[in-house]
Amino acid sequence: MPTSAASNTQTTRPRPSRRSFLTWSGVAAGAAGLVATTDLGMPGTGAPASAAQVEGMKDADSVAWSACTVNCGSRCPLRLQVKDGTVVRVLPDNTGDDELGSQRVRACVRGRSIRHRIYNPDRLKHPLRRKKGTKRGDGEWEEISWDVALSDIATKMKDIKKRYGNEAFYINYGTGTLGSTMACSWPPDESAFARMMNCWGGYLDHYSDYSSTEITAAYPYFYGEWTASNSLDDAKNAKLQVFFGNNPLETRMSGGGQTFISQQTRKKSGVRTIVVDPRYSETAALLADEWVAVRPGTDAALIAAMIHVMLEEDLHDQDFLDKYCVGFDEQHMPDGAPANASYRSYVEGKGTDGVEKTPEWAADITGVPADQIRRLAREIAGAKPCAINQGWGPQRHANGENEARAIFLLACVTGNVGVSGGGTGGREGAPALGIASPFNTGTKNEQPHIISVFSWLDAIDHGEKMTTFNAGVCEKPDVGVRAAKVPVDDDGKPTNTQLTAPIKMVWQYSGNSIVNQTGQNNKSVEILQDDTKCELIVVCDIQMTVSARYADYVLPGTSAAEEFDLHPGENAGPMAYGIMSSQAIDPLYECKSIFDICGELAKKLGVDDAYYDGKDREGWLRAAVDASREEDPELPTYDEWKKIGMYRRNAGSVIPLQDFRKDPDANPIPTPSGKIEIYSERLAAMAEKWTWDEFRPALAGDVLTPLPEYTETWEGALEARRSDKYPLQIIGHHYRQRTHSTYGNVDWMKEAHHQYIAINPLDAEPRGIKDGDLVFAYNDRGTIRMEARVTERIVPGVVDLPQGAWYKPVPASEVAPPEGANQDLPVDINGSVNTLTSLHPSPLAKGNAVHTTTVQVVKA
Ligand SMILES: Nc1nc2c(c(=O)[nH]1)N[C@H]1C(S)=C(S)[C@@H](COP(=O)(O)OP(=O)(O)OC[C@H]3O[C@@H](n4cnc5c(=O)[nH]c(N)nc54)[C@H](O)[C@@H]3O)O[C@H]1N2
Ligand SMILES: Nc1nc2c(c(=O)[nH]1)N[C@H]1C(S)=C(S)[C@@H](COP(=O)(O)OP(=O)(O)OC[C@H]3O[C@@H](n4cnc5c(=O)[nH]c(N)nc54)[C@H](O)[C@@H]3O)O[C@H]1N2
Ligand code: SF4
Ligand SMILES: [Mo]
Repeated sequence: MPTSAASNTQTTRPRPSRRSFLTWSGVAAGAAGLVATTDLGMPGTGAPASAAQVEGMKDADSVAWSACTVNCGSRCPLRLQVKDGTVVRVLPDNTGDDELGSQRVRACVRGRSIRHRIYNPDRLKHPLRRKKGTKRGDGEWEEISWDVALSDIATKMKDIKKRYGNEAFYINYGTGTLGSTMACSWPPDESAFARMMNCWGGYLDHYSDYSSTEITAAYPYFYGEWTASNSLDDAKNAKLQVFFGNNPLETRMSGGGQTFISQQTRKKSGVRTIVVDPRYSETAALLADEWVAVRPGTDAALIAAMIHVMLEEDLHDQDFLDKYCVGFDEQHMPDGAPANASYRSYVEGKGTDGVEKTPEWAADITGVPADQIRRLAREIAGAKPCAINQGWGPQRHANGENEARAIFLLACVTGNVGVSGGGTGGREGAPALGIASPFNTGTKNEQPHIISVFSWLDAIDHGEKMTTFNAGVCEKPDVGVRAAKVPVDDDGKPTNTQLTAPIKMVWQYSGNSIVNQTGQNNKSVEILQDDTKCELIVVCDIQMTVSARYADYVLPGTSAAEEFDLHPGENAGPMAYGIMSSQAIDPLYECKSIFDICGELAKKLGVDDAYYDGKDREGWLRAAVDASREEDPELPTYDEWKKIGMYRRNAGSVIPLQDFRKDPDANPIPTPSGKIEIYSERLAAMAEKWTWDEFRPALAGDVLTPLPEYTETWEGALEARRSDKYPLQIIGHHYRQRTHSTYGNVDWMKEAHHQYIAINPLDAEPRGIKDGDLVFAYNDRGTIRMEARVTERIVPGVVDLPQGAWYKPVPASEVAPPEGANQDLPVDINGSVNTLTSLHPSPLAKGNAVHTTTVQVVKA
């Protein structure tokens, strides 16, 4: 039964009057006075809000449970007050309390500004078709009816299918609407469009995601499968917690999320906290006792040196390594491994590179002083237990797979796996409700191949040449699509498989990954502007996004306020929760729900019966709740959930691998050896087969190594310091202003947290750059112009341009880029970091390594 309840007083949904329609158009400009109150008692807002303010607008017609559905890793309930058919106030969760395990999930400043996203000047109003004779991106559109749009699209789809088969259809990554019937394309097989495609012969699927692609690929070769670290509340049992590139105070911002949990846990238990990050992040500043200022992409070197110290001083947990792991020392190697291939040999300089991994060696690579490395090694080894975790910053790098494995390794060498107060070195876990997806049942994708989430532009360019060995093409596993399943022969050795066709149609719903969120914007545009390659691009969104600009057809979707759905909450451990939203307002303009859009398209393709399977949208939602309740009978029924809106329960802490720790023989992990594989024989076998080709020649660090060793990579820390041309590393962290690009066009958010490029005074001064100056950052792939923030919060040699800003190219002739910059490329004056990043994939995951990039910065 529900552990919390709130009344849903939604009554009617009156149609918008002429007056309220006018109010909407004025929202962006004139609404600041309307919702400027907050009940959060936020610092700087003066006295706590009055009771009247807490209750919102007094004479509203109704209030509906809704949600901020974006993929920030939280998902917050919102109560939308409606008057005359218009959302007038956005109120936060008013259920629960301030205790861990029953905490309120209070929306962050983005969710609280959602009205400005619903009623945004960029809001799509009608279906659009790219004008004949114009190029993708020219911005010339004709308004067409829904019937014409969907008939056109269906006709083109049938033609593509006839010529290339179903493997030519691709659903692009997009994470803007985490819900059930309005689910985005992540996971890819759970969206309405995926269901429709399944009914019509299937599509080319993708594995992994842009969030965690390298760590997802690394896991099977270390722990056998995705293995979270202990939940952050469990750090109350730790003597020390160490965050590697994990910034929950910015990436888990909801009032119920990891920001709250980590702060409460720290406050109550006083657990000492170390943050390893190239930036003095919000988490380093507000949670940590110590900041370890590491250069991007070098954590594996830092860890090798710490383990060197532990071995020298006998501080490591030899018993744990002997009992639970293979590959740490020469006495515990798999049969087929060569001599001196253990991790200990690597650290002691007895491996193939012959280099001893001393703190001095690592200091030169990481920028962390050798003395600090020694002190950290002693402290981390001596604190029992120690909670070691990582965010996804360290792995979103060239050979980020090895970075991720190295952090797992540190947890093993210190014996902290599977115990309370410890951790696996993965990202923190959190309990979640098992909310079933309605659309992943009853149909099957018949297409056998699956590509990396990041390979789709290559598959447009030369898909028919892509294989397992040169591009990570895999077989679609029967269940689960997150990690690639490399095909193997009868002896378990990797074999090759090949795509049959290039991608000819790309569907993008609720994502801005056509151009903006993928990488190398200018190159993406070049590939997509050749419409003999990808013949059909359809974007369904609520805003005229950057991606929509490069589409052939743009379909106006509904926002969460215009839909009803079930939204899984995330990352509020020990609490798990879910939100049943109600439709607050009628769809604006001609906007349609994704369920209806795909249903109407299914009809044009002759598969509507299979698509609907006798159910309307509410029917599917009821089915989702029924299926979830079969697994978890304590969940509320559909009707109960609809009444309460927000459902939560204390589900306890997450401590993975406890059974394995207690009895590894009875509870082996799913690696071939059943143990933790510090040395992976499978990676050794794959390394022999992995080829790169003329499309993607191998660069430095493009290697699969059986050990989680440090690899010097393309555009890495060492290359940057040797380069006169591009001497600065650049990263694009996940920023408060936006969730990726979402909210990036909201006036309040731009004002609260404006875009900048951060640079250390040591780098700024010789360039004559002062705080607030306009600067150019450029490399061979592009140029951006942005305001500099000169700050010691970023390590020397590194700059930070928060990711997700909307790519805004203007001709170089208009802004006079510096001499060294490529004069043939436009200049992005909005500072999308993907104007500078590369499409070159990581070696195992074939994933986005977008935090690995080098640039030059000069004053504008
Ligand atoms: N350089 C660099 N690039 C990165 C990253 C990085 O760290 N650095 N991070 C990567 C990561 S982790 C991710 S997850 C991806 C994210 O990539 P995307 O998922 O493509 O990112 P968003 O910009 O959030 O796009 C979500 C879209 O959903 C739309 N949307 C929001 N709400 C609604 C709604 O209610 N209805 C409908 N129909 N649409 C809605 C928004 O308008 C927006 O266009 O970006 C990746 N790109
Ligand atoms: N406000 C906000 N919250 C978000 C999002 C957002 O866009 N905005 N996006 C959401 C999504 S989809 C995701 S996947 C998550 C992303 O979560 P993460 O991937 O964890 O976020 P990042 O900001 O990319 O990286 C986390 C930290 O790692 C640091 N870092 C970068 N490279 C390295 C490195 O080589 N070593 C070390 N030690 N640290 C490094 C960065 O400076 C940053 O502080 O955030 C989610 N939450
Ligand atoms: S952006 Fe995330 S934390 Fe903020 S309101 Fe939306 S779901 Fe909640
Ligand atoms: Mo993500």
